Amino acid sequence: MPKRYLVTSGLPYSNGRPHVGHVAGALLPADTYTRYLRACGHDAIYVCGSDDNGVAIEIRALQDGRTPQQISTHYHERQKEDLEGLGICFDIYGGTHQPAYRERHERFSRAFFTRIHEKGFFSKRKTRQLYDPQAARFLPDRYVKGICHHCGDHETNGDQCERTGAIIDPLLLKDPISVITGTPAEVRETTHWYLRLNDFEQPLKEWLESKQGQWRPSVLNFALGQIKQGLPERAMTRDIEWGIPVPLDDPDAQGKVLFVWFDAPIGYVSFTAALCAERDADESGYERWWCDPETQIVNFIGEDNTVFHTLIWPAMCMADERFQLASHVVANNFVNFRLGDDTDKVSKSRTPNESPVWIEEYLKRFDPDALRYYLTAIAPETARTAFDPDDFVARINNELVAAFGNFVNRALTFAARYFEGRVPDRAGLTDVDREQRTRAEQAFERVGRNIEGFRFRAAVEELMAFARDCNLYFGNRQPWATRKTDLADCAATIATCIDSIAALALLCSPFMPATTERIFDQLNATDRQVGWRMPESLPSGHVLGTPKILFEKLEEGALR
Ligand code: B3M
Repeated sequence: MPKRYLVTSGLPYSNGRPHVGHVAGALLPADTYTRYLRACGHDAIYVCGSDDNGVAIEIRALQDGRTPQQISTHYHERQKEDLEGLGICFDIYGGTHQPAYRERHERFSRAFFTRIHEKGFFSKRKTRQLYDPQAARFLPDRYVKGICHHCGDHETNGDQCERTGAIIDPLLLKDPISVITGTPAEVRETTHWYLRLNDFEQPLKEWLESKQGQWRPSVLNFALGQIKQGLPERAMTRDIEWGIPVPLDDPDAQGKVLFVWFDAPIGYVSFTAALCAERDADESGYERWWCDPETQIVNFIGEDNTVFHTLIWPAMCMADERFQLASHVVANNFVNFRLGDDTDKVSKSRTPNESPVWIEEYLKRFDPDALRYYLTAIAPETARTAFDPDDFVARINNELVAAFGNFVNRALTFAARYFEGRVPDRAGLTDVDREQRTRAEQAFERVGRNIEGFRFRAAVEELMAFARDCNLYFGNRQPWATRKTDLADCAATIATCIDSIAALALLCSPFMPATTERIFDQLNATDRQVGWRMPESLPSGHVLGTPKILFEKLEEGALR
């Protein structure tokens, strides 16, 4: 039965170029999943966009001597271009502070805040906060750094422990330093609006417990563990200039904006409304996606966003009572960058500008599908993994080139050379050929089952296992020999290979959509619909396209 799905991936901050880590953790698996859902005939949309408000953008603007608007628009455009270059199939890529989306996003965010406020879920409190006297400003979130008060032994930002993702109370940070001036921070008084997360501990617990056996244990253990410790109230307003002004007629709200993590997840909703407005000239269509329990909402996120997607945003939705909670929150770990014996985070300061770990750089020289394949093959589903340029070359050459591409090329070249570039006759089909067809049907089932279980690594392993079996089939059937001894047998073999190639085109479509198109070209396929089952055979006599190398072999060290 076709279902309706709304797929999201964490909204990238528009303060830098995307790198392989951003893509591997959330953007790519969300794309793979959406493509698969569509292939299965479901009604699926993929909603994403840039997270433009808040401290991260302001800090980048300060560092670069530009305005936050300039920074966020610059990176929003570049991100969109890079991600589309990788074949990420957003239905919409909005931006919380981009001219085309800002008015709607602010309207939705203000309404959300006001509703929760009216229902009494905020506590207005005077509070003490870190302050930089030299810069004459408060230091919320990443404006301050210090030693983590949970672990006690490493430096972290003022919002979240960089190691465990736990929420930081900046006042408990040891040796807090202003990121703006590098001077020690002091404590001053200010007023903020706190969401009473503790009011939602029980319903959050019940909701999360209902996901046992479906979600990754690491996600549930983390979220349930936080509830066990007790959820502290969280300030949903900030003393900064860049963001959405607090929508309260209260002198204490003057000059304050909404916390970026309050408005960012509302971006999922406001971008959906923007999509409905674009497509049907009716923004209220978003309710079909957000308020109708027939829609499944699936959030793909990086590990550090878990607290927001499993506790804070769901609590906001519970307080607001209009929007559905996610059916699934899929959190991935980080992908680091390995060079030689060193493994490090990808970062602006540590990673060379022209390194292919930056998507923009990669796309200048290499095939987008090869990166999609590699990042899925090393997907950080249960632990952090590393992007290793040498391993990349080895896997592309050994897997995509030597197994997948080789089979497609061998069979199509054979058809071109000995069957006038046409699909040969199937009259001589044997049980072995029928078994090969059954093997292809099984591949659809196995790859699909793994994608549905959010095991993307296992899914590409199944895809490659099928490609290897195709090579084995070709080798065992020896068409180069039967061509001389039993032409009907040879024809049936090549026709079966062509069926397998058509199957591979569909099976690889969630992971490598450009490859699907390249195979369709080489098959000269008239029906280019991407479905999720063994396709109808191309008729005997069908004129095939020109065989071409499917994946380029990479030189050793090509990505270093
Ligand atoms: N902007 C991504 C990050 O923490 C953050 C995601 C928002 S999703 C609503 O890098």
